[in-house]
Amino acid sequence: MRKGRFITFEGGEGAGKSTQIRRLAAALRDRVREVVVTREPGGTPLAEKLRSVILAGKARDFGAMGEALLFSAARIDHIDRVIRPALARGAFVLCDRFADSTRAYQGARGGAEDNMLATLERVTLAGVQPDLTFILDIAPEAGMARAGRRRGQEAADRFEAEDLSFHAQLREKFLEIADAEPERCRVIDAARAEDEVAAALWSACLEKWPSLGSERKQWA
Ligand code: Z5A
Repeated sequence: MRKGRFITFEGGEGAGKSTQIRRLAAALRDRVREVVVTREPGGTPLAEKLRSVILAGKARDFGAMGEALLFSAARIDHIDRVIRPALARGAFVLCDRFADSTRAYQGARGGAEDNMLATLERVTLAGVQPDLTFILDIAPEAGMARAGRRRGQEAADRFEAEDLSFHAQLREKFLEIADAEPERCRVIDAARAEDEVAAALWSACLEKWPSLGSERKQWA
C-alpha cells in the first residue's frame, strides 16, 4: 500500500534541480520520518550502469525511441527497487528527473512520437505517479551557462552537447506538460537567487500538504 509522497524535479540543464533537492530534503528531514533522495537515470546499480552508457552517447544510434526504451528500463528497476518500497514505507521520495524528462528530451525535435511515449510511460510507471512535480524554468542560455561554469574543463555529455535550439524546445515541452497537468505540476522561476527558489518550493509543499507546517514530526 502506498503511504508516502513522491516529488519529482524537472527542467533544463543547469536549472538548479540538484541544488534545490538538497535544500528541500534538509527542510523535510526536520518534519518527516524518512526522506529518500534519488535521481534518474540512475538510483540503482543497474540503472546507474545504463546511465553511464546513455550519457556517454553510446546509445545515440538507437534513435530517440531506442533511448526512451533504455531510460524506461532503468526507470522500471528504479521504481521496483527504490521508489515503490520507499513509498510503501511512508517516505517522502525526491527524485531528480523522472518520466517528464523522457517526454521532453526524447520527444523534442520530432524525436519519438508523443503517443508512443505515452504508452511506454504507462507501462513503465505501472501506476507510480508523482504527487507533485516542480518544473524549474530558466532560459536555456542562462541554464547552459550555469552548467558550463560548473563543468569547467570536463567534456559535455550526450545531452549537454545539443545546441541551443534543442534546449529551447525542451523548455517549451516542459511548459506544455505543466499546462496539461496543472494539478501535479508547479512551474518555478529558477532564474532567481537560490534562497528565493527554495522558498517558492517550500511554500508549494505547504500548499499541497499544509500539515508540514506543524512542529510535530509526521508521516510516520
Ligand atoms: N534524460 C533524458 O534524456 N531522458 C530521461 O528520461 C531522463 C534524463 C531521466 C541527465 O543529466 C541527462 O539525461 C539530462 C536529461 C537526460 N541531460 N542533460 N543535460 P544529469 O543528471 O547529469 O544533468 P541534469 O539533470 O541536466 O542536471 P544539471 O545540469 O546537473 O543541472 P541541475 O541539477 O538542474 O543544476 P545544479 O547542479 O543544481 O546547478 C547547476 C549549477 O548552477 C551549479 O554550479 C549550482 O551551484 C548553480 N546554481 C544552482 N542554482 C542556482 C541559482 N539559483 N542561482 C545561481 N546559480 C545556481
